[in-house]
Amino acid sequence: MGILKDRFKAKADEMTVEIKNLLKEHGNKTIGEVHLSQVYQGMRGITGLVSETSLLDAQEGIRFRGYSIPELREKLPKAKNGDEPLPEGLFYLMVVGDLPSTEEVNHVTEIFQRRSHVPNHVFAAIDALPLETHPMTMYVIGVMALQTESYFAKAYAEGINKKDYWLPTFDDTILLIARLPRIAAYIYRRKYKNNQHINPNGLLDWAGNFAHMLGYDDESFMELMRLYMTIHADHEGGNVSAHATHLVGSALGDPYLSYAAGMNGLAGPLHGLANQEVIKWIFEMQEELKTDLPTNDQIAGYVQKTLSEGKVVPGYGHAVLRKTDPRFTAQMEFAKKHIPDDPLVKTVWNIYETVPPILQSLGKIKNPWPNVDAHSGALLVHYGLVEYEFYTVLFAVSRSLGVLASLCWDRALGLPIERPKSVTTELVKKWLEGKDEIWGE
Ligand code: HAX
Repeated sequence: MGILKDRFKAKADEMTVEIKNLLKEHGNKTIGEVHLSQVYQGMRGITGLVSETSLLDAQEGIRFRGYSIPELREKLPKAKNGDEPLPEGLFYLMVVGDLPSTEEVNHVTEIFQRRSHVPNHVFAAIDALPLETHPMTMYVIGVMALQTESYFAKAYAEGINKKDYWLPTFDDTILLIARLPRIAAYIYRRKYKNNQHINPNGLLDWAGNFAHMLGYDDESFMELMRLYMTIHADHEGGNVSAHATHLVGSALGDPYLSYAAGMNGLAGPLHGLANQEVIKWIFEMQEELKTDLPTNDQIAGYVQKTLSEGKVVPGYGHAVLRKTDPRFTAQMEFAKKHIPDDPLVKTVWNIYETVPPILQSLGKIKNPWPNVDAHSGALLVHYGLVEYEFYTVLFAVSRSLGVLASLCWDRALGLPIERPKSVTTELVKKWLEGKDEIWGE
């Protein structure tokens, strides 16, 4: 692990000094003002976190260390004969801050390959759950069962010096990422493939091996997994999964506790679970309309019905983005290249033509455009991965790259416990009457 750890430490030491000076000189500058409505409405738009690995622009979409998704698809090293970026390269970029060479990416792949063994008690914990258990529940329980392996928890119990926290956090991060595809594939094969498990192939890259263990050895599916694992990895720090990981980690919860907390957040239908909801919604529409390829008029009618029942249209809208998500576009490009005639993919594109004007006409939705989850399921269904309750687990495996890279940075920069101030409505009313003050701690 030498190169990766050494380079991370060198960068983190540089940044620590830089931030210290920056705060000394500018710590009292005001970043923005907070409106009472924001306090009640999900803290939307309040800048209150630092996350080094990526930054989200409302118009442009996500940039990882300054690189957009199209740039990463061009610049990150690929598998032999492949066109899509290897997610190990994105992990290197998020951890170290620089684009990796092919050699550096191969080094990360080898690190993961050598550490992918999952102890039996993790499988036993998953096996103890009824088969009907949702795959995300099984996944988080698997992660928690693996917490017995935490270097950070052991080091803390033994009284580690706070300046060294980053080291066992880093070691836990690498081990967790190396093992997560095995846990996820175990859940998939247990629940959907009659418990017929597939051993890892130690010669494959991280995402290729994941595809193999799921039971998909088709090169084009492996390419999809490489793209999927890259584009779902990170979306700056304020989204529920990243924020929950950071929050729990800020109390010095080890990476297993922190990541599991984040993935419990990802399992909410307004966040990562939206990927299963999209396909469920499309399947239900097809069934109700009795066609595999509904017309745009039929889709419009079904959207109106969904809205009239007080439900959201899954896969559309975003708390920060105000344009089509570039992660949607990347998947659309993949589909145009590999599977342009797939009827479900065509339906996803027809929905893309139909939904935004309808949502826009409601006047209250800030972003009528599709997010990442609007497209991912249709690609998976094409290759035979039709069990949509499993989709959020795929997202969770990918998200480990970003949230755990960020946790390493949190520890290296010595970020403190997170504790924003809350108020009661009683206090707000007194403050509005001028009888009391609202102050920060
Ligand atoms: N369908 C119907 N109504 C929607 C909507 C949608 N797709 N998106 C937003 N709205 C509604 C909101 O529910 C809200 O209604 P009320 O005022 O009646 O409560 C109103 O429009 C304003 O919401 P907003 O400010 O535009 O959006 P928020 O920042 O509050 O919420 C969400 C952002 C992503 C949660 C929202 O757009 C949504 O529920 N979308 C559908 C679910 C989804 O696709 N989630 C995945 C998001 C991406 C992600 O995290 N992936 O993992």
